[in-house]
Amino acid sequence: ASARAPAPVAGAEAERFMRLAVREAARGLGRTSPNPAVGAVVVRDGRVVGRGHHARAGGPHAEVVALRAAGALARGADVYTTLEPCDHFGKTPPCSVALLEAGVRRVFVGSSDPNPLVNGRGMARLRRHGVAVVKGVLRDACDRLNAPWFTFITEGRPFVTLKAAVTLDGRIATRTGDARWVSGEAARAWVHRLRDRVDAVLVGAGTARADDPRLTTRLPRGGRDPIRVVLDSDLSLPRTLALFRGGSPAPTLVAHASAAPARRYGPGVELVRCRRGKGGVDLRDLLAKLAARGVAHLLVEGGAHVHARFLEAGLVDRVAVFVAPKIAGGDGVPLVAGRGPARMADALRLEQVAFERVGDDLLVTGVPARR
Ligand code: AOF
Ligand code: ZN
Repeated sequence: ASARAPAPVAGAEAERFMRLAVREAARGLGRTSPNPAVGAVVVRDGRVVGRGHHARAGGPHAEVVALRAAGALARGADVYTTLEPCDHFGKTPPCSVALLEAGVRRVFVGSSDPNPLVNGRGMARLRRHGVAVVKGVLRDACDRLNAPWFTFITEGRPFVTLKAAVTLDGRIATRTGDARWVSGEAARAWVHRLRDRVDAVLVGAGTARADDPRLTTRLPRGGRDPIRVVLDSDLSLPRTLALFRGGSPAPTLVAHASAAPARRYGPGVELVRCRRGKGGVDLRDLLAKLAARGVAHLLVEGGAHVHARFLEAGLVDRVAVFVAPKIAGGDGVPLVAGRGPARMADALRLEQVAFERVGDDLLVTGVPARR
């Protein structure tokens, strides 16, 4: 243990370097589950001498990558990390120990790590050994980076984003079920960028039948396909659907609640047997099973019945709805099936609402108010 370094203050300079660490972390987004995306930079005499990010679960943590890049220059340097350094032997040894061994002087932390294995211990160990620690630097930005992961690690279930596109009159499809397309090209590209970052995408049997979607990520520069999940409680969907025909490195999971002898599908398709709940597969049971497979962020993409079930179960963490300037009219399919409440006062409200124009559509995002 060395002499205690002077207590630093998180000023504009600290924020500038943390911003670089956030940029590093973002490179891992969608690639690190069940781990968070983390970035770190090593700074000496006002200069960045090492940077790194956590690239995949099982690989080295961000701090270790940045320390290796800095080499001997890490001694006496400052480290900026978007997440509190871990303090446990997981798939890799603790970052807190690596930082001490490298002889860094100060550590600036963005988010604290709520993982019960860490939870303040990383920062405490550093302080105990005379390293000055400043936490909460650009905390909001760092927290935002891993919002889904925080839910996953504290609640043991995936963070659920419900995404849909509706017409001005709130329809996700016409009366025949036709939905190609509600929103414009820019909105669809946004969805593919989201698919690239989530761990899994889920649709109901009705949507699988009506749209025959692939649920892959199609971006100009490729992208990574999420795990595809389809709710098919009685295993009654035709095996000719695109979801069952492979064509992706990611598997398709058929969530069912059927006691019948397992049906056979082609390669890349797996059956996930769940408890039966009201209206089909028990969603909590399914989410627990997905979490066990490392799914930290699940994107729910329809249809109306699936939306209703997730919303009624209080299992939606974030809503993202594109509103297209079109009117479907008549008996189009609503965003949410069922009768809904009698009084407008009982309508589900969104909080933390944001509006964004995407092409010719309006993206409305928000967090369902807890009741
Ligand atoms: C860090 N830096 O870059 C990441 C951290 O199984 P392991 O050993 O990879 O540990 C995973 C846990 O470590 C994860 O749940 C989270 O608490 C923390 N992630 N910590 O110091 C990193 N990715
Ligand atoms: Zn670590």
